[in-house]
Amino acid sequence: MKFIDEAIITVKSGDGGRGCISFKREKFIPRGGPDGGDGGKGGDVIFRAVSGKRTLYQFKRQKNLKAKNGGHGQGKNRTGKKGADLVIDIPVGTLLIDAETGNLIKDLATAGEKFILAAGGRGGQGNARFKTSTNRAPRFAQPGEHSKTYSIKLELKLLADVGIIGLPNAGKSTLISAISSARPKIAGYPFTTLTPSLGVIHTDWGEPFIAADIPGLIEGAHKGQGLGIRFLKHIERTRILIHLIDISELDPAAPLKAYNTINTELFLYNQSLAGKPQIVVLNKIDMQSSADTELKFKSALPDKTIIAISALTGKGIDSLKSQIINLLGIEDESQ
Ligand SMILES: Nc1nc2c(ncn2[C@@H]2O[C@H](COP(=O)(O)OP(=O)(O)OP(=O)(O)O)[C@@H](O)[C@H]2O)c(=O)[nH]1
Ligand SMILES: [Mg+2]
Repeated sequence: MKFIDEAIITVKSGDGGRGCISFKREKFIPRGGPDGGDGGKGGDVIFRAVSGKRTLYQFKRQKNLKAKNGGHGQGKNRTGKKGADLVIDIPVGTLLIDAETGNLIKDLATAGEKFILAAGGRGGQGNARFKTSTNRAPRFAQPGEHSKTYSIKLELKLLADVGIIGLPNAGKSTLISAISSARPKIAGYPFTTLTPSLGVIHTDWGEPFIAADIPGLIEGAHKGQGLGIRFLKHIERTRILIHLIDISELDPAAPLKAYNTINTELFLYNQSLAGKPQIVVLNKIDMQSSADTELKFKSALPDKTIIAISALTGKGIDSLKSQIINLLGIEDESQ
């Protein structure tokens, strides 16, 4: 299951400022020595891995990025200002690849990690630096070093933030189809989904998030029953789980049983999986039989936040989305 986000951008470090040619001009000192300052260093291009970003979508628009040039040196030995660095925040796990050769430059694998891709040009030395016993009045200074331009391919293997789990036939694939552009097969029999599929879910503001539709889990999954452990392993990396439950079944006790079965499997496989934040979602509320069952389920778990939806008609999906956004802590960037 590969799902790769990519973008190609051009980045440029800052030019070094040029060195200055200047001589002291003071009253009563007719021939002052050289006092031209050095140019400032150009800004570096720095990539920084941050945990708040999940996709590369911002780089679909921002394709040319540049650090600031260094200031030129000035008289009275004043050094030019250093050019501001360009710090580019990218999601943790982004690969930096040379777009021309295809070579991997760097894998930014941990949050907070920084990598200087291109150093800014050095500032040129001012003429004050070139004063010697034989040349007391040098009339030259160095130019600043030129910056460099790189074409970089950013590549990110998307990891799901949200895992959608539940018994076979609960409607997991229907749900991911309703909220993303993923189109897994949907059918009214168990084990329709054999491999997970990922969908990117765009919000009206801020970062999109990624959900994975996981094949149905059954009792004994932790020991390899059904499609088993492979997929439990996959959801270990997600941040939250949507626990989807079919409430259209005729037996009103079935949803609670389903809920307990899945949670037991999570726990038996790995306790940390059982401790992951879970949004309990009752699906198929469009069905006649569901109303009583929904009440029954809710009263059995009075302390839980339970959301009722119809993945088929879309009812309740907006409030599910905002609940997910809240839990993931996605910030509103629209203001
Ligand atoms: N009435 C109704 N039917 C639904 C709803 N959501 C899903 N279904 C139906 O339930 C059946 C199973 O849906 P899927 O999305 O394939 O279920 P799944 O959980 O992905 O199943 P597996 O991949 O086998 O684990 C299909 O016939 C869907 O059309 C809903 O909200 N209302
Ligand atoms: Mg499915």
